[in-house]
Amino acid sequence: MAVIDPRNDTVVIRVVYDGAPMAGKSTSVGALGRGLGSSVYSPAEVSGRTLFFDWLDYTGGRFDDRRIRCQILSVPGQATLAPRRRRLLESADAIVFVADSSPAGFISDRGYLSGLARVLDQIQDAPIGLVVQANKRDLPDAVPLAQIRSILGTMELRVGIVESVAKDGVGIREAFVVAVRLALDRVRLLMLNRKLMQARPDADSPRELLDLMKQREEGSLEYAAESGLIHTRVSEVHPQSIVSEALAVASAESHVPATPDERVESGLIWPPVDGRAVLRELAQAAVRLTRSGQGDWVGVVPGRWQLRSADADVFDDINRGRAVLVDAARIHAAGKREGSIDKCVVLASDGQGRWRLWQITAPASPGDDG
Ligand SMILES: Nc1nc2c(ncn2[C@@H]2O[C@H](COP(=O)(O)OP(=O)(O)OP(=O)(O)O)[C@@H](O)[C@H]2O)c(=O)[nH]1
Ligand SMILES: [Mg+2]
Repeated sequence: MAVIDPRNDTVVIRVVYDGAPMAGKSTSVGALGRGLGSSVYSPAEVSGRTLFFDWLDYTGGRFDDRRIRCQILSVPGQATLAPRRRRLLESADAIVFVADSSPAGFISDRGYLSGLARVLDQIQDAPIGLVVQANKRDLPDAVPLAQIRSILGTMELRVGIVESVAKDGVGIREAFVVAVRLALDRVRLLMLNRKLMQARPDADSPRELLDLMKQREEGSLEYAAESGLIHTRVSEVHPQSIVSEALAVASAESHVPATPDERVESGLIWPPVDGRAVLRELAQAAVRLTRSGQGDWVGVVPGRWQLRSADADVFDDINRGRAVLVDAARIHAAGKREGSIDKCVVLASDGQGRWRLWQITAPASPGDDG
């Protein structure tokens, strides 16, 4: 659970890698660690299988005025260690579910996903973010992505999917960026609800986490050997890494953009007159923006309008933004029906020095044939 650590005024978040046995969780965390020039700390492994967790710790990026410290963990996948897995999941701010795309692994994915969904259901305060990292996409018999998407659909898990080949380090950074972004969304929500505690994190080091887990287990699970307990402060090893970059990207993006309003400059809204009236309506409804699993910003005025801006629809240069706006307006104008306004596009300042393209649409009315 995220906290503000008063000792150094950092926001501490935790990203947990979950998934079925042998899905590639440790390989994924290892790939993040490799960029840091440091091995991940894993208390006791037997034949390469995780018994407690993998741990990587990194401080970098900013959330508002505070530094972000990210604890990156992976759970043990083996079924006999399920209580350990559950406790780690409950402590997460965001989860990367590493799905095994091999046909045999895919069968386990389903069970592990439904177990995860049950854990997520019980979380109060603020929902834990979830992204699926579909791993082992290099296998010639990898199950189609549509099949993974379909089990997510049947479980009503509306989450983004990132494809990966963890053994080659492919897709790892992308999935991690999404997870950090979701974790920071959670921090923002906890803050809003005055639930973000000022406290030292539960576990400040892997040694502390191990002790905590053992204490809670009270010997109910056999303790693994404690050989090689050295905690490397990876944050001090290599400032440039995929972890540091990912944290920088996600933290820059964690700021909620300004909602476009009727003060938008002329030439930056289509249709010009009706569009401005729609913006007035959005402003009066005080639309709250949230971020989808894909990174899009979305807001709704129930029954009236949906406002959406794709993750990538942000421009440093107003002229580039305007060119995209003109294209979008042209497409909408071609499909526009007489006397109705059901779509509107606008390029508005995001409040952070850049320009964001917004699409505003009315829900289809019954009888519409699309
Ligand atoms: N083909 C292929 N193999 C992979 C990939 N990623 C990981 N593996 C292999 O899958 C096996 C299991 O990887 P781990 O990372 O140890 O799996 P885990 O999820 O941590 O497993 P547990 O800790 O036992 O739950 C290893 O042999 C990896 O080399 C991948 O992208 N493609
Ligand atoms: Mg492992």
